[in-house]
Formats: sequence, structure tokens, C-alpha cells
Amino acid sequence: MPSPGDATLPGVDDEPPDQIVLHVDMDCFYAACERLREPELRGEPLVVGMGYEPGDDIGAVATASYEAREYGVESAMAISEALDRLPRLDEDADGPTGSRDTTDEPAGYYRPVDLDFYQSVAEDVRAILHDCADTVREVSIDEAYLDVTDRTGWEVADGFARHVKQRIEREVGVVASVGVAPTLSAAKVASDHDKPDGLVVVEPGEVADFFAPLSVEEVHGVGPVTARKLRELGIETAGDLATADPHELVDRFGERGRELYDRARGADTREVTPTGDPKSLSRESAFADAVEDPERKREQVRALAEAVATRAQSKGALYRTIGVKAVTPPYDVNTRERSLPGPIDDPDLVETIALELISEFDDDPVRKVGVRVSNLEFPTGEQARLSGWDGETDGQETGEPRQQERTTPSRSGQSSLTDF
Ligand code: DCP
Ligand code: MG
Repeated sequence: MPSPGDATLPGVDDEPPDQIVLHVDMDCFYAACERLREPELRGEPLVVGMGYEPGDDIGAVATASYEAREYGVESAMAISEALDRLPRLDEDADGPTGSRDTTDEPAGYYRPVDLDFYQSVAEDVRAILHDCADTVREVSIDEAYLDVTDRTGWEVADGFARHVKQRIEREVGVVASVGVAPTLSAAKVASDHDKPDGLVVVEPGEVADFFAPLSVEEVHGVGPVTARKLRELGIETAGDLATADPHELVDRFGERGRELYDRARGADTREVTPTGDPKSLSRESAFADAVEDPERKREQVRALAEAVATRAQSKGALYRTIGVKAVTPPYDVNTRERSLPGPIDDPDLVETIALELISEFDDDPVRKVGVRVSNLEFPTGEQARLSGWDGETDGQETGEPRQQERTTPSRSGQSSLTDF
């Protein structure tokens, strides 16, 4: 694991936060949902069409099963074109309950989109994801980032990811591909790397090597247009991009060139921020080695308290509970908190209470400390905009400012470990 530096605040330098990120993306999701209702469609070429009516040739492909992809059917393709590549089975003669003669000409099943049903399946998957992680960022109906830093370790991350996959498959009946990495961008690329039914772990220190051989399209934010421009510069792989002259990239693509360069090098300081309203705001910071000196712990807690109180102010949040976390070797997560009679915005009090709470650990070796405010209220209704790279395309390339704070929903029924 790379050293996070001596108690550096996440986000204040180029170091990625000390985190384990899991990216989950369901395989051919709409088709997988259809197969839940019609198990006979398993293993068959299956196309799910948006705006498609049974028997018709209008609409576009929402997704295709991997068997249908073999025939060149892709998302967003017109149904009419999909039908050219993969004709529809005459289900009256040979419905899904009948057996398809595989020696016949290619033929597949077509179904219209039923979003309500897919949402209900997605909801079941989400419940498992929230059960498996402290912080979950849902990116789309079938895709989410999980911060599992406090749930696993790098030595056992593979087994943890397998457990998440197995729970989804066993309890919901659909298959997910999972990527695990120390950064969001590497986790996303990792989940895609071995689809379907993929599980790829990229450990800290391996991120650059993992990216190097990938084609530039696989770098998040590089679409076909940018890829073509990069190829004109002789840049074919993420490795080429990572070793290109950043000045040349800035000349050609502006600030975004610098961003792509950073991404190809695996540099990504984002943390997993939860979807929806924050229930708490927290900052934490690891020491390079376990620290006993109480003054060093206090110094760090002061900085974290100030950072958290500032974030709360910038979001217009009042808080009623102030807490600290102290992680003692090997990975014991201790949390302490104190609640106040009413909601406040008082940075000095955050510091005072956090210092009092951390003093309980004065004599313990501590490898990580954190400060959190919770029981939030937003009197003005002001909410932070969640931001990130997701949703960026070649047509919308500027990217939004990155959010650095770690916000964690406190979910009832979970232990204090997940509550931080
Ligand atoms: N979707 C859509 N139109 C698109 C792309 C996707 O309606 N142009 C829908 C259908 C997909 C779902 O969103 O099932 C999830 O999108 P993904 O990109 O994750 O695609 P799949 O899950 O279908 O396939 P993969 O196995 O590649 O993830
Ligand atoms: Mg998917």
C-alpha cells in the first residue's frame, strides 16, 4: 500500500486517499432482468428494445445479451439494424419454451423495455450494496461505487468482492462485474476489464501498470472523438498517454489534456461520495505508522475538525452531533461521539469536543483519526451538488469541480464502524 504520507489531509495534495473502492456494474442488465421473468431466455441471444413493440421493427437497442452481441448487436443500434444482424425468432412456431435449433440461421428473442420491473430489481441489488459498504454512490440503474475501506483489506479484497458478487447472484439472480482499486477511475476500468462475470482487483502500486496497455478509449472521459485526435498524435494506449508530454496535451486539448494525462497515470484523488443528501460530513487521515504521541494526534484532529466545520458551513449545514474515530492496530475502528441540545454551526466547539473525545486514545497507538459531524440540518434548504466525472462524454468534456470530502450516510441498524 502506498504510504499516505505523514498525516496528510485527503485531497490537499496529489496523493489518492487511503481507500478501497469497489465498482459494481451489472452484466447486460435489462436482459438479465428479462431472464429473471423468463428463465428460458438464459443462454439465448436476447435484445431489449427501447420504443420497441413486439413484432415491430421500430425503436433502439437498450441492451443485448452477450450471445446477441456475438452477432454485432449493440446498445443504441436501431432495432431494424439489429434485426438485419439477428433476425427475430418466430415465437409462435418456436417460442422460448421450445428449443432453438442451433444449426439454423442466427435468430434471437426481442423484448420491449419494462423500466418499472428493472427498477425493482435494481432496488434489490442496491439493498445488498448498502449492506456491504459504508458509502455507496449510485451512478446509474446498474452501476455503483462502494467505499469498502473499513470493511476489508487489500490482502482479502478479492474474497470480499467475490462475496458481494455472490450475494447479488444468489439473492437477486443477476450477475455483476466488479472492479476493486484504490481510485474510482481504476475501479471503473477494472470492473469493465473482464466482463461478463468479471472480478478484477488492482492493488495500490499496480494502478499505472494496469492502465499502461489499455487502449486510450478505456481511459474514463475519452470517447471516440478524443481517441481519434490522440491517435493523430501517435497516442494509442493509456501508457502512451501517461508518458506523453503534458504540455503538448494542454496545447491540443486545453486543461482537459492535463486531466486526461493524470487519468492515464491513474492519478485520481476523488473519494466515494454518497448519492443523495449527506447524513454526515467527515474527514479522516491516516498516519504513515501508528502514532502514540498525543500531541500529534491532537494536531491532526484540529486540522480535521476545521476542515469538517468549513465543509459544513459551505454546505449550509447545522449539526447536532460531533464525533471522532481512532483506528488502532491492526484495524480496530473506535468511534466516540457527543450530541448537543440543539443544532449548531460552531467550528470552535467542533474542535473542543473532538479534542476531548480523542483524549481517550492518548495512550494508544493510532494509525488513523477522523472527525465527523452528523444529525445534520439544512435550514436554508441549501444542498451541495454532488459532482464527479461520471456522465462526462466527448460532448461535455469540461468536467465539474471535484468534491474531496468524505460524506457517509449513517444508516440505522449498522454498527458504529459503518456509522462513521
Ligand atoms: N441502456 C440503455 N441505452 C443505452 C445504454 C444502456 O437503455 N444506450 C440501459 C440498458 C442497460 C443498462 O442501461 O442494460 C445498463 O447499461 P450498461 O452500459 O451497464 O450496459 P449493460 O448492463 O446492458 O451491459 P454491460 O454488461 O456491458 O454492462
Ligand atoms: Mg451494465
